[in-house]
Amino acid sequence: MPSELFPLDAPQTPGARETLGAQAVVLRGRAAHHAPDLIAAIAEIDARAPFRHMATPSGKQMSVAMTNCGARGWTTDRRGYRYDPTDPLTGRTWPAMPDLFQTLAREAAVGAGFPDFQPDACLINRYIPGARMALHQDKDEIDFTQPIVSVSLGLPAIFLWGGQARADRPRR
Ligand SMILES: O=C(O)CCC(=O)C(=O)O
Repeated sequence: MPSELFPLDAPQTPGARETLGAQAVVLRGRAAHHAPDLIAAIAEIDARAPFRHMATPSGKQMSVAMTNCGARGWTTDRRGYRYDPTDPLTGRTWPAMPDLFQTLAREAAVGAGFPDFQPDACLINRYIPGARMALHQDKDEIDFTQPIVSVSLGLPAIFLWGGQARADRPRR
């Protein structure tokens, strides 16, 4: 565990609303009671657009397995990071975004102060123990006024929250 990181000191109680930054909040436990339905929907998406380990533009295979649903999916390969309406693995459009995903995302966005969110893309990341994703900024999106809603299920995991500058110490 890198020693320069320090713990988020907010309480980690279900239902808690923790502010991370100017436009960022954690809604703890918000999706928990939907977990079985979310997992079942993900299994259906996996059947049509299988989880795969994508390659970064530098050719490194990601340890996280990914798939997508919605009108566009985030993808990466030697050609770069991008959103694509077509799954490069199957040549088909990505599976439709389930209503539950859309409802959860919209409700979470409202809870975080974004009343008009219409999600059109959903990246699904599957981590097994040992898989990781480095601290990064999401900047392949067209409209930065729109929120990113992230739902996390399963084993406890460590999330890093960086600052506006690369030199800022991340919180964990
Ligand atoms: O899987 C997560 O919760 C983090 C995902 C993420 O940062 C990303 O896909 O860009």
